[in-house]
Amino acid sequence: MSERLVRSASHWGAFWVRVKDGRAVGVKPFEKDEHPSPLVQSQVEAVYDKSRIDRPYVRKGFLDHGAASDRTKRGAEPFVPVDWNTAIALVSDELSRVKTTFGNRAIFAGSYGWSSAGRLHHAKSLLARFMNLFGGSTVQVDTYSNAAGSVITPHVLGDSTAISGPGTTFEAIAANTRLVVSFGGMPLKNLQIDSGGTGEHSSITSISALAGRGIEFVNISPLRTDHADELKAEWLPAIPGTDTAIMIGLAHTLIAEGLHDTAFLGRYTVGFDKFRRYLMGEDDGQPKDAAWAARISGIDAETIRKLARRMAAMRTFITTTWSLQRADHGEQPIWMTIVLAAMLGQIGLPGGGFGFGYGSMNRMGQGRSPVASLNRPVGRSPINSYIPVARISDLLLHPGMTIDYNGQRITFPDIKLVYWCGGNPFHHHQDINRLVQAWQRPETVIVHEIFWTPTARHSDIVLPATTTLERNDIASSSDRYMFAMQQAIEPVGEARNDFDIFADLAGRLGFRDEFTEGRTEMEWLRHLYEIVRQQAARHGIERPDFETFWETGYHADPVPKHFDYLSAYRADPDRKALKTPSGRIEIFSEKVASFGYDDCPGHPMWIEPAEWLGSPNADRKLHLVSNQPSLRLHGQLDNGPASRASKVKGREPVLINSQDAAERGIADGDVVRIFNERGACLAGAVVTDAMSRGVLQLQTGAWYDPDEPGQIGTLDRHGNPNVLTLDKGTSKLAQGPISQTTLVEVERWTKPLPDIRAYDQPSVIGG
Ligand SMILES: Nc1nc2c(c(=O)[nH]1)N[C@H]1C(S)=C(S)[C@@H](COP(=O)(O)OP(=O)(O)OC[C@H]3O[C@@H](n4cnc5c(=O)[nH]c(N)nc54)[C@H](O)[C@@H]3O)O[C@H]1N2
Ligand SMILES: Nc1nc2c(c(=O)[nH]1)N[C@H]1C(S)=C(S)[C@@H](COP(=O)(O)OP(=O)(O)OC[C@H]3O[C@@H](n4cnc5c(=O)[nH]c(N)nc54)[C@H](O)[C@@H]3O)O[C@H]1N2
Ligand SMILES: [Mo]
Repeated sequence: MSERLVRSASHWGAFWVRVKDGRAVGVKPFEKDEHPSPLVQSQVEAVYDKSRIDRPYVRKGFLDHGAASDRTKRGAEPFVPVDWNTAIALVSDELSRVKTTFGNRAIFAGSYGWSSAGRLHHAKSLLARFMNLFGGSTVQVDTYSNAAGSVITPHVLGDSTAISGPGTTFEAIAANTRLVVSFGGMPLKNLQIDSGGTGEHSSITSISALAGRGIEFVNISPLRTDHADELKAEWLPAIPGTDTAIMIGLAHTLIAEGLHDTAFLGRYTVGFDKFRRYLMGEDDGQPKDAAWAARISGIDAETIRKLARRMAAMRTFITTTWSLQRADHGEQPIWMTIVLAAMLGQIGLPGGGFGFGYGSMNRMGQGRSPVASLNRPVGRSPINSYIPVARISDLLLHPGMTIDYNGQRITFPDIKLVYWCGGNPFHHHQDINRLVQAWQRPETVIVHEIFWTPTARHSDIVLPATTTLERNDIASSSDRYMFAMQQAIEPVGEARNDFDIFADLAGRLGFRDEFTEGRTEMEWLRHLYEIVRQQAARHGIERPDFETFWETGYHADPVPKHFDYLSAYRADPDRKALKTPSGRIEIFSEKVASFGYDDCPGHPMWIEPAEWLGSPNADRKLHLVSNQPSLRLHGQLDNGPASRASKVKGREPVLINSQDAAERGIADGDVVRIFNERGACLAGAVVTDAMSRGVLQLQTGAWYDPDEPGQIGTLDRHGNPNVLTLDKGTSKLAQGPISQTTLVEVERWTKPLPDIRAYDQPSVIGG
């Protein structure tokens, strides 16, 4: 049979699948994409990887003893294969039992995770829809990506669009900005990605287009490579976690030298006087000047002062990556970025002001279509039971405990059943050893997965899901494209679409018709497409009919090239007042102050993180940066060829500064053990000068590979940084994850190297 090409798309870009004799044999990138990601190749190869789950499985102890099983055996005991009818009966009976005995709040189906790009088969949304019809469940709010940012910005700016976009476009920056100061850099690696699918990787093109225009760039980051070489940025390797202090030192210099814009502050902001008292040290006797900031951040005082003068002298755009707020007191760098920009008075001017997430995802800095992306409706939960996204271990470990969150008090329910579909907590959550312990508390854990991820291995019932190549779907994100995702191959093994699995479960539980609304896969796609097509028409945007769209394979909306965030507010602050209590940018928030949180007071402030290089007990410790991986998406495609080829002796590479390495007798290519009081993992040393002194960089996403599965504190053979990270909330305000706040030690590994088993099938018996 001859080869055919089928359209598809992913979080890392659109592509064609080459299909021969019913098998996906290769890829061809989307014809309009100037910077296709190597991940599309990985995706197609991973479809047939031996880590695929071929049929439903049940943990042996659970099959024998059900809810009375020994839960400490999760992750350690063999699995028994079962047929689909048995699996569906088992899952629906468990759901009914827990609902009847303990109520819906005892079911945790937050299921945080990225799933795949297609919106119809979006796994997490399907679970939400199913659970809402089943009577609801306890869920998660906010995201691991930017919890602190999206909780603090509504208090300061009235909404969270500064975090999610649309932001000032790269075109506006190219045309107007003279100085770009980037906290956390603008790493190109992250621009491969946009959730829901991306088209042209236009931000990579846009960033290249900023070169050679006489724009000055400053890269404040522990990693030199966080900024594109061609932009020739000045690199300020600050001590990780100290950016707020640097911003405050810059702010102090502006006041000390009379460079702040009092007219802007007076007309567009409230509360500057209170912040000024803090800045000048009027209450604590400590002026927060450049010398003070230098002692904290390691960037010398004169460099800070000069930078403040340059920022005041020319059109300046401040960017802060999301990573800065994935740290203890992560609300502060976000709030302080806004305050610093307000003091410069350029917010809303062409190419001036601030933005978040430039270099975090492809979407930021791109013109945005006014039409919302296509999404499957999930309905509403009949119960109101939720946790801040990253409080999962706390929830499972401490039923009945009450925590603060954004002015509210939340009491944890007693969770009996955990249901995960489209996410990987053993990838994303901090302090995996604590999670292993927490995970042993619920009676039942049900997971739908494509691959034997560590989360699938730590469950009781595993249902095998299809990949996007095995079903029809539509990719739709906040970039201007929509893509048809046409089924390329038949399901691998006995894998089924999550949609069909939930439809069968709903059938056994008596609400199939409500769940499916009587529509097939293609009928749903047509239906959802028609809804967004009509929305587009209301915005004066013409989109083709479904047949034409499906045939052509994609559609792109026209989007504005020049957009300046808050320009409308600047033009008319009364008629376009912000949705804050004052209608203005809140440098001091009465509301936040009224919560009385010691760890998030009424104005931005430097508050020492729980762990950092400046703390008295840092000793010989190093700061661990666990940032986003360049050759995969989180844990996704760690089993693909691009990620696997990057490993050092099979371990995840860890970047270490050459002097730090020499002091510890570590050479390039050595396997090392990274450890702290929470855990330990192996990794492969990459010795470099592009890394600050005192900092290690271990990207996220190596599949957790416990030496003794199920054992708390066991060595991770592979290099998952989350065995080391700290599981604490950013503050009582957002309770966001703080993966970047982590100190570790490192030593050369001299013992025999254990095998990597993360991509193997788990042990299976019977069936
Ligand atoms: N230390 C540290 N930890 C971090 C971060 C960090 O910077 N440092 N970053 C955090 C951030 S920002 C994020 S967003 C999270 C990401 O954390 P996750 O979103 O949980 O990570 P993914 O690996 O994308 O997990 C998605 C899972 O869904 C599965 N999947 C894909 N498609 C389907 C499908 O159609 N059906 C089913 N059933 N399953 C499917 C994939 O196989 C994969 O295992 O990690 C967080 N964790
Ligand atoms: N290739 C790829 N791209 C991705 C993802 C992926 O998994 N793979 N994930 C996507 C997701 S879900 C998200 S949320 C975004 C996240 O986007 P970000 O949070 O912006 O991404 P990171 O790579 O974690 O961090 C960016 C850089 O910040 C620097 N940094 C870390 N700590 C500090 C600090 O204390 N101070 C300063 N100044 N800099 C610091 C690190 O050197 C790091 O390279 O990325 C998205 N893009
Ligand atoms: Mo994220």
